[in-house]
Parts: sequence; C-alpha cells; structure tokens
Amino acid sequence: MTGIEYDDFLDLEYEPAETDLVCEFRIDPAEDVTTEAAASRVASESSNGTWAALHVDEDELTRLGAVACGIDGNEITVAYPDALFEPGSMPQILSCIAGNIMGMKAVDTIRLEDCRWPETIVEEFPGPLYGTSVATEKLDAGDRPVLATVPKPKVGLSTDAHVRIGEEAWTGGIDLLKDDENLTDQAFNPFADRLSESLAARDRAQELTGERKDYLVNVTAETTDMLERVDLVAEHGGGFVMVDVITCGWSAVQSVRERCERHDLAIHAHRAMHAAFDRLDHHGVSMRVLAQIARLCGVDHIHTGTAGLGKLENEDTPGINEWLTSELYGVNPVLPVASGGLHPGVIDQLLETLGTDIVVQAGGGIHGHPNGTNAGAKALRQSVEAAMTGRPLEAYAESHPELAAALETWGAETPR
Ligand code: RUB
Ligand code: CA
Repeated sequence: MTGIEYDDFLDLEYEPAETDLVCEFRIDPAEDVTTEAAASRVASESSNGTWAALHVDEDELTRLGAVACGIDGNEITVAYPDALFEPGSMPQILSCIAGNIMGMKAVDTIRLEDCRWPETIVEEFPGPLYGTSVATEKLDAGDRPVLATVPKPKVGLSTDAHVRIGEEAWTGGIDLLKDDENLTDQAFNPFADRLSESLAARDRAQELTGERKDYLVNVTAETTDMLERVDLVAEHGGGFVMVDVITCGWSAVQSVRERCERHDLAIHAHRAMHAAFDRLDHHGVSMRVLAQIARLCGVDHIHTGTAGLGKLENEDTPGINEWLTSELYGVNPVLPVASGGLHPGVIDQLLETLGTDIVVQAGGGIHGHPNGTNAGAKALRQSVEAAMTGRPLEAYAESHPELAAALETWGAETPR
C-alpha cells in the first residue's frame, strides 16, 4: 500500500522531464495556507489527488501525479506527466490544468499564466492547416498585413445590405470580409443566403481588382449544425470559415478543424468571451494560454488584440503573437488578428508595435469613414501602404484624399 497525500505532490528539487506538460500558475493562497501547501494542493487536485489521504495498492495504480516543482513568490510551476492526458483531447487536458483547481478553497485566486507543451502532446494535435501562409496561399497580400473588415452595425443589416457593404470594402482594397461574432443564422440575414450572395460578390470583386479575396463566414452553432455549415461553405467555393472558439468550446473547434481539412478551408478564430477567463490578472486562464490551445487545435487566425491601440482591454499582444509564430515542433504558425477599434490613423503605430505578419481588422474604422465604406477601405489600404514604405501618414495623405478624410475624422486617437 502506498500513501497519496498532498505532500506527495510537492518536490522543489524535481526537474521537469522533456515529456512533461509544465504549467505556470499565479496563486493567492487562502488565509492560513502556506504557498507550499497551496502549490501541492494545486498539483494534487489537477492530477490524481484529493482532499483525503488515499491508500492504494501499487499494482492497481499508474502513477500520474503532477509535481509542484517551483515556487517564486506567488508564481508556482507544476509539471504533469504526459501519460495523464488522453492523446488529442483538449477538453480532457483542460479538465486537469484548468479544472477543479479554479474553485478550490486553498487558494483565494489562481490563474493559469503559461504552458510549456511537450512534443509528445503537441504531435497529437493538428495545428493550423495554413496559418500565416494564408497571406500568399489563399490571398494576394504578399508582405503586407492581410486586411479584413466587419460590416457594422454587427447585426440587423439585411443580406442585401451586408453583401453590398462587403463588395464596397473588397473593391476598395480589403482582402477579407468578416461576419461579426453574433451574426450567424438569424431571420434578418439567413446564413445560406448570405453565404451564396457574398461569395458571388467576392467573385465580382476579384474580377474587378485582379486580387484574390475571401469571406470569413461565421459558422458558429451547435456542433452538428456547424459542421453542415462548413460543408456548405466548401460547396459554394469559400476558402475560410469563422468560429467563435470560446463560446463553441474546444471540442467543437477540434471537430471543425477535422472537417475543414477535407475541404482545404482555413479557420478564423474570433475570441468573444475570452475576457471572462483572462481579464482579471489574478484569476482564470491567460489569453496567452487560450492562444496556445487555439494553435494546437488548429485555427489559422486568432484575435490577440491591438497592443493598447484599440477599444478593448488586452494583455501582452506582442508576446502572444511571438508565441503563435514561434517554432513548435514543426506546427504551422498562426496569423494573429489585431481588431477592436482600429482605424487608419493608428496603423503606423500598430505595425511598428506588432510587425506586418498580422491581420488588420477594422469595422467602425472603415464603415464610419465620412465618405462611406469604399472610401474607408481605400483609406485603410493607403495607411498600410504608407506604413510599409516608411512614409508618415500625414505626408501620404496629401496625395490620398481617402486617407486625408480618415485622419481628419479620427486623427491618431485610440477610441474607447
Ligand atoms: C471590431 C469588433 C470585434 C473585435 C473583437 O469592430 O467588434 O468583434 O474584433 O475584439 P470595430 P478582439 O473595428 O468597429 O471595433 O479582436 O480584441 O477580440
Ligand atoms: Ca465584433
């Protein structure tokens, strides 16, 4: 008989193995609980321990205990043996590393900050089919950022109005038309109509501009409906789908990724609801980890924020983008999406901060242009041209009236 007690899960001398999943947590231990005691409880509850000391026959047990192996102030490191995890199941991984521990009384708060994923786990996941290569394999963006727009108001436009706005944006210089997170299949703008009519408009815009264009149609739904929508996108000749990955859940994302591979479709991940997990800096799951999960599950693009230049709160956009595009056992890099309150006047600062391997997505910053959507699309494209060639926006605007009008309207201000 062997004992499994909380103490069995703490070993500050332990060096994580190559095959361990290593997680960094930030914890605030409860009153009267030492950091060591809290750390061992985190390792225990997230692997195979419980509150009571257990007495188990060695022969009947695979040793799967995690090890709390580092403590640095409120930061603790926990190493998990890879055998704890079912191969290729993101829900099962999260039931361990972000499961019961999020509510345990031994800590007042706990936040999963970062993970080091071992090759043995990474290789069980597909990763992105295209990732950053969409810029040249599916579109004609070359070295510049991919430009995307979401019609506003985000819901309520008729199919005709939505398609017209899309066509104006494409012909003005945008690569990707994108649905918004809460536009799916509602009576005012049914999915099937919007899909077929938008793709017909896309074809006209490609003809006119000589550039490849595409449509990020929001397939978000209950999983089986979502897979049917993915099939329909392929049938109509679309090249991308968009999924609200957090509200759908990762198992649905895994199903969509599998289905998209059959059709060569790329996945745009909208992250609506991420802030329920990551907004508090002392509790939940960081956006960095959510982005890691998204890459493993195989999305091609994911929103990672605007590094403070937009309308929404964001943590460490540059650091997350660096992770998404870093080497990971040969897994394709993800193309990060900057979105939420962007407009032409902040593009120089945005590209300076995040580089040019991104999607720049603007809604209000295009459709709110005083001369309308087509002019707004031109202004955004001009702002990117200026930034890419190192010319100040104001100077470039002297010979580009659409950009001049955008700068006149919004200046270089960050909206709220
Ligand atoms: C953009 C918008 C998006 C954001 C979400 O509209 O509403 O849903 O992309 O933000 P606008 P994030 O350009 O008018 O602000 O990219 O941070 O997830
Ligand atoms: Ca939105």
